[in-house]
Amino acid sequence: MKRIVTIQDISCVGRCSLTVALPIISALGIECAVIPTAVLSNHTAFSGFTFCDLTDQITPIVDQWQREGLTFDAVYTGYLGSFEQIRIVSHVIDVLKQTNPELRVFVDPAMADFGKLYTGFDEAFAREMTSLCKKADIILPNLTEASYMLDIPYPASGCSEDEYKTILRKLSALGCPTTVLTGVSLHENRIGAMSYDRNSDTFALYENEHLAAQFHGTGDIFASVVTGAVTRGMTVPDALTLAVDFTLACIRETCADPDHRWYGVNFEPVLGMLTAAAHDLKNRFSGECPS
Ligand code: PXL
Repeated sequence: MKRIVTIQDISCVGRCSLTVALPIISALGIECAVIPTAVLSNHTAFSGFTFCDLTDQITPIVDQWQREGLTFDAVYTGYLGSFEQIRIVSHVIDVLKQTNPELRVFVDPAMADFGKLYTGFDEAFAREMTSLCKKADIILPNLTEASYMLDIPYPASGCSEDEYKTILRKLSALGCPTTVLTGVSLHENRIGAMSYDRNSDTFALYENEHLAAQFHGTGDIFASVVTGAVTRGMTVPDALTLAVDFTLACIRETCADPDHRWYGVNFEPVLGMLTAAAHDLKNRFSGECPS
């Protein structure tokens, strides 16, 4: 069984970061280890929040794992709260690579959405995040994060295909071989993601229905699905398709719930999509007949 370690905060209420990464990666049939970087009462889009910083726990946890001889197939980083955390996590990646040179590194530079940085972040933090992206095999920014990292204006009314491709190439020039951009919309009422593979110089686009509703946490859901699916052996274009379809299913489910909460999406009722995909992958790679 594959094992991923995900490094991000735990927002106790909010359906984001660890509270979505854990169930999604587990549903994809992968052991999910965690390094919580901070404990928040709720995510930062609420009117207030408590914040218990766990920066000083990161290195001792990894050192102990080294003593136990634990190795990981992939590391997946999400929301990080400070420059220091970016630097420590960057070092953790080096350490984990020593024990598994095949380690795949997924970086979601979770720090902004809908044209704005999240509470507590500034342009300097966005620049620092590019240093972590250099270490990644796959980065997964949304259009807002891409704009901040590249220091270009946020294209609020979208882009042409060539403009998206230029953004992807520039992101790739940060030093990462595979780049996935979310929030890509090339056709009316459609939205999805586009990827760029630097080695083959190829792009892949997948869009599905664009529902008008906007919810928090969908970037974390998307990144968790891509990370899990690629770790299970899916190609990046196939993983994009699964992640876009799953994220849309979560949004549909949320919109259909008259009592839905504002702060995140109802991903729980559609987790079966991921267990089915994981089952399918198992059959594909083991040569067994589907039961
Ligand atoms: O969903 C990204 C995210 C993760 N963690 C925390 C957040 C946010 C977005 O606001 O505040 C603490």
